[in-house]
Amino acid sequence: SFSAGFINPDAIRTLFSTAMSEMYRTEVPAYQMLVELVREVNEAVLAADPAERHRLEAAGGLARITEERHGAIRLGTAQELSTMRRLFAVMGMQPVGYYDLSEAGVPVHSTAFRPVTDEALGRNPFRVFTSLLRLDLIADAGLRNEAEQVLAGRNIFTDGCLALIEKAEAAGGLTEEDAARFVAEALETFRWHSRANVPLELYKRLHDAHRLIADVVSFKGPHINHLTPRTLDIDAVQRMMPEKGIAPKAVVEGPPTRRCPILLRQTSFKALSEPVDFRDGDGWRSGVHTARFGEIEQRGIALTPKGRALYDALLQDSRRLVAPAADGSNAAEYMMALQEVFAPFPDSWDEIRRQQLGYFSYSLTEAGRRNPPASDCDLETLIGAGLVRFDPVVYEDFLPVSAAGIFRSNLGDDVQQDFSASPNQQRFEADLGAPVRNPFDLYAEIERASIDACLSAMCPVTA
Ligand code: OOG
Ligand code: NI
Repeated sequence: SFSAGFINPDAIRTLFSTAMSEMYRTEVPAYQMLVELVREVNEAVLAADPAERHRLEAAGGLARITEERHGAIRLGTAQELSTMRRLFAVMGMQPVGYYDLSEAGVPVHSTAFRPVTDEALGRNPFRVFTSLLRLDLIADAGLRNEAEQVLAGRNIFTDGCLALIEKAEAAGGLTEEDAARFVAEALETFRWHSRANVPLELYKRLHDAHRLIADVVSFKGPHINHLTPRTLDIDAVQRMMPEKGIAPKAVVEGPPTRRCPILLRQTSFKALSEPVDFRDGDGWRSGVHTARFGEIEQRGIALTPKGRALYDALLQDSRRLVAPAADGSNAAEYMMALQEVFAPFPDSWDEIRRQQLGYFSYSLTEAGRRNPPASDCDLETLIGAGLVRFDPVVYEDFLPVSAAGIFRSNLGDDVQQDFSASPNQQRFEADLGAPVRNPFDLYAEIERASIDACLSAMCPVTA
């Protein structure tokens, strides 16, 4: 909770997410087309399925869906990462999860900044996938040194933004007026810069080492590189993208199509080639840079460690059967293999719950609200009697294999670079200046709190 006179951090996050969306819409017009397509598809899904509409309404998840989006940025230094953590904290976002992408040939490790409580997620689940460049994975010491120097010389935050972060930390919040200024100042960090921070010659060498290094080091700030709306039917959006003149990546990342969606499915369109001016002596020279793209996602139930282990094993099995080719030539075979291999994963909410593969949120039914106190306070008995219902808890995080697929399809599928896997969560947390939260703990807590609330409403005087 926060003192009177301060605006709720959830409200700052909504202001920021809206401002970000407006900025990205003008920067990348194809984003606007995707948002419209997703809205169309979501409306059609809900019109065709009143039961799903009703379920989402009852679970309080309908209002958030059209407002829902995630973005991604890539940072260059520990200092930038720890300040970014403080910036996001002002709007109620905390680092959740550790993702090592080195195994997938991408020299970064990452976390997701997002709200963590059920209440805050229900208000606005805006998330930002945040990666830190790992120059330690770059073999060429000379180039590493040059990159470090360029990064050390930039300041990605405005003075106004830093002052307001400090003010919020010292006072425990921001007034409405300060919050509006904070949002405007913070937005500057995420803006696209069409003027590079390095000469073309250095850009080329960075680019040859890895396109991602060029993307992080060559600019004044960590431009937001995509903003992803949430759809209720990703297969429909994937099918309809070409009709709108947008070419999607060949395969949808994540689990196959199912009646009961699990975790996260994602698809994207390729990054745009955009004109950039590079320093050249005293003047400027024009070139291009490819970084910003569009992505859509469909979210399903958050899995327990047991469910996640099953997902990981099945995903690995399907990729062993058919490895999705970079050029998309075997996309249909891959999707078919995925569908077949995933058959053992139960596809009803009852069965997923019975086998404890996913997290559920429990609430009183209409009858439950009319009926307390119950004579038998066992949760399963209450469910059986129709007094308590359960709904899937939404997966709020990301998937490393999917993220690697998204990274790769945007870095150019031709460049396949290998680093040996070297997760280093300790180093990441030292750079971040805080530990990352464990996502499983957060889902378990949401489930537990929902059970407690049902039981204390139905059985007020349990000893
Ligand atoms: C982030 C890619 C990962 C997702 O949704 O998995 C990602 C990036 O390209 O910076 O956004
Ligand atoms: Ni993404």
